Amino acid sequence: MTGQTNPLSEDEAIKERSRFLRGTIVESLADAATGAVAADDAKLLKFHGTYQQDDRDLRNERHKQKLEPLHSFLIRLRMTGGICSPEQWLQLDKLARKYANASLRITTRQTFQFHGVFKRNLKATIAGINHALLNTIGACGDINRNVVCHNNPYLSPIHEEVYEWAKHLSDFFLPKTRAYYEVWLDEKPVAGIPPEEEPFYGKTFLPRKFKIGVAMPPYNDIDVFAQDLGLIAIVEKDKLVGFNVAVGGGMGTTHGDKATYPRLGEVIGFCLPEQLLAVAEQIVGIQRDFGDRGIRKHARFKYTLDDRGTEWFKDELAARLGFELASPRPYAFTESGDRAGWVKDKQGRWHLTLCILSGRIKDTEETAWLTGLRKIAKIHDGDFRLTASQNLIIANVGKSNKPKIQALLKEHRIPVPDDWSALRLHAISCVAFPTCGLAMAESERFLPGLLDRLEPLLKKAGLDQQTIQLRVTGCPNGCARPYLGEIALVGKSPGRYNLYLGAGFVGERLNKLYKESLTEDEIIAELAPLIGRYGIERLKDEPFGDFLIRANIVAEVRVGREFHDAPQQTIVG
Ligand code: SRM
Ligand code: SF4
Repeated sequence: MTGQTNPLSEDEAIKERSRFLRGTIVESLADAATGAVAADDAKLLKFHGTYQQDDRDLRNERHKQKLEPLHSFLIRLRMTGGICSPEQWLQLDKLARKYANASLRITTRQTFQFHGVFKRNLKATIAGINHALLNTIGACGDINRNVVCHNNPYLSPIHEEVYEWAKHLSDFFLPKTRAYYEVWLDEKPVAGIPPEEEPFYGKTFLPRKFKIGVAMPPYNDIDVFAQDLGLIAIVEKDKLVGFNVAVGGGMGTTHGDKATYPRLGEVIGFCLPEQLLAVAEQIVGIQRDFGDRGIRKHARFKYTLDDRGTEWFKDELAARLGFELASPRPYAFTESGDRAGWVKDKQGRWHLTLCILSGRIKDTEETAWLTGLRKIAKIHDGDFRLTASQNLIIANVGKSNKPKIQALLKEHRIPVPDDWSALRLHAISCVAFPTCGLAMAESERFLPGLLDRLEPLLKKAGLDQQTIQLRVTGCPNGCARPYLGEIALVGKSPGRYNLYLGAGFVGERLNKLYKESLTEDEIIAELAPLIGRYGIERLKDEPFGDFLIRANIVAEVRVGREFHDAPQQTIVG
């Protein structure tokens, strides 16, 4: 650790004494007197891919009845690039119905979460995930998280190659401790002090979570500039020649705390494919050594970079690598989000991107998502791809299976993308209530009603096929990357949201706070005239976010540090 000035946080001590993430998890799981685990174990469990939560809908009632909160656990899978086979899907579906709340939740980082797993079922669920040759290792915690990657490797062999690099990165940063295997899979520990070391992470792992994503222009479908380490695949003459390297992206902020802010990754150079792992190792290593281990709100890589400066960082990186990164190569993003509907690839196989609102796969009165997709998994001859916009690609479908899948979609009333507005297709929301302990307002449960009210406004303005990036979160932590929304609502208190406007369409510009603490009616009242003006005044192909800036409705935020301070209006329209 280098240059640590603030006293170490309690989390550092918990990691240090945990015996490489073992703590007393086994004892906590065995304690039938409570649905919770010991406080230290709750922190350590994150590294194993699970969070202790409680049902916030029931919290007050249970408190009145002098009952402990209804504890349950979220389980998050590690799934590089969001790929799973039909067999794996079927196993996850089974676990979701047996042990969780009968839903699978696609996250904004291309993986699945289970919600509502009681402590007594935690081990069986995680073991069940492993039986499907999947795991949850390091899906949460102060460690490198699930590596996200451009969606559809089948589009070309280079996409597959890029995915392979994402996989190498994910594998490279896996912890070495056997704690996970002992706790969940009954691997026998070696007697005495665990012999292993964590050669890269050490006993205290990283100061905070770390996120890596790989994008492939012209698609920025993973929000590459929101990643701590964003890699932009550079293809020249149909060959992957390397990666531009973007550092220091992140979304989290706290209402009213100017020391915290979202930040976009900055492109600092280019590396060859064969240099990628060494470059990533040294970048994450610098954050491991210099990140703030005292104040957790200040511990993300973006603050390490802003505090010390990009030039310092580049020098430190070059010194560690023994070479300097080359100059960034030209690239251009023109697309973001997912392309919904059926696509045929060069080999004649089909891929269907289905839009799943907030990524929640469950059976409802209108749509039998879970049942329908289970039946599809039973006949599917390709695989499934989860997207960073919480959607699902039924990928690599053979010609003869396409009509069968279409029939199953119809039978289970699963809406095909043609039925959806462009706004709905691209909307993302975080989970928030009832499971998220940090939620200040509804998000997933707020989105459908909001869309029902926004869609007629867009239709009236002749914009129902116009893509606008809408992001909703229940608090400012930024789990649906709201500061990259052309329109974003961030929960402030129950039923009230801050409205942010004006992010770049391909994730290249942060948005700006427009109005604070609005109710749903007030949100609609604010947006209606802006959407009306956009319908009339927009230039050809001008995205909504760009229009809002050109029309002097919000100021352009150029760097994260200006996020809270950029004046409301700077540009004369
Ligand atoms: Fe997140 C914390 C859900 C993507 C920034 N996030 C949480 C927790 C675990 C709440 C908690 O700490 O108790 C949420 C659990 C809710 C629940 O009931 O499921 C939660 N985050 C999610 C997911 C499931 C949202 C979703 O609707 O899909 C996403 C899971 C991703 C995954 O599969 O790994 C999710 N979280 C993100 C992203 C987006 C991304 O990574 O692309 C961000 C912003 C990017 C970033 O990290 O800067 C994000 N989550 C946070 C933060 C703020 C971190 C910060 O730097 O300040 C927290 C709070 C924290 O860590 O203290 C948080
Ligand atoms: Fe919870 Fe806030 Fe993340 Fe939403 S943004 S899931 S409310 S932490």
